[in-house]
Amino acid sequence: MKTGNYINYGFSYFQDFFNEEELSLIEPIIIKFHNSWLKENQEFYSKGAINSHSLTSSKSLSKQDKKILFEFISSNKMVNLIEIDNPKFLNTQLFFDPNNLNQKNYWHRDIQYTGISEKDQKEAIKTQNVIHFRIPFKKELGIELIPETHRKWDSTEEYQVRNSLNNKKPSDSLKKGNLIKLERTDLLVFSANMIHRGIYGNNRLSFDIIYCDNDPKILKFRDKKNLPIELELKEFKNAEIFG
Ligand SMILES: O=C(O)CCC(=O)C(=O)O
Repeated sequence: MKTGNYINYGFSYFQDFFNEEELSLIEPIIIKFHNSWLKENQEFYSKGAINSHSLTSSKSLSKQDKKILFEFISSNKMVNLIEIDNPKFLNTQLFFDPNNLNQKNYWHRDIQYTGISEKDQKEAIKTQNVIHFRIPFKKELGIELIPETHRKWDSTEEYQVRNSLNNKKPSDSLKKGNLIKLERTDLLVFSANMIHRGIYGNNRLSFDIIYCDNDPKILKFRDKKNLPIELELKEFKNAEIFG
């Protein structure tokens, strides 16, 4: 198993982290959600969507399906890897290929979409942790990221690419880009705040669990419907992540 270092670099890669038994427990639930999402979001998908979210509040999943997802999300295997104090569960996402495979990907920081000023983004990334745990069900071309940018603001080139300035495009290559290819059974932990992009292809399907700091400024984005409200919290091992 190869581990990176989230604290210093903003990502950790765990090769062959899951076994088939663990994956096959959640995979049918993920596929059930995805098929139903595709049916309900045909137009959104045809216009370029590359992800869906909020699996744990979905009407297409049963209480039992959600219990299995919550057990996975709060398992020791996951929670012991979160390198921050008192982590909280924020949400889930699925990443898939765009309908049009010529669609370009885009470098970004998730924080740029939260509506806070750039001055506040610069300040927030110095301490804030919003962490994706990416679980690919298929071999995928991977995630490309710029190490250390979970704490460091953009270089001029990175800033111009990310913001389409000076004739640059968000899909242009970046010098410090570090591509992490992923296989089924791997896990990639990475900061949502760092500069990153997904590489489309191979009909990818990745389940991302997002954890974050116990910080009201982040938790205001948490939709309570995604928490195990219909289930007894005491049934889960690390139930405090849902608190
Ligand atoms: O996989 C992708 O397309 C992008 C991933 C991403 O932006 C994210 O997980 O925040």
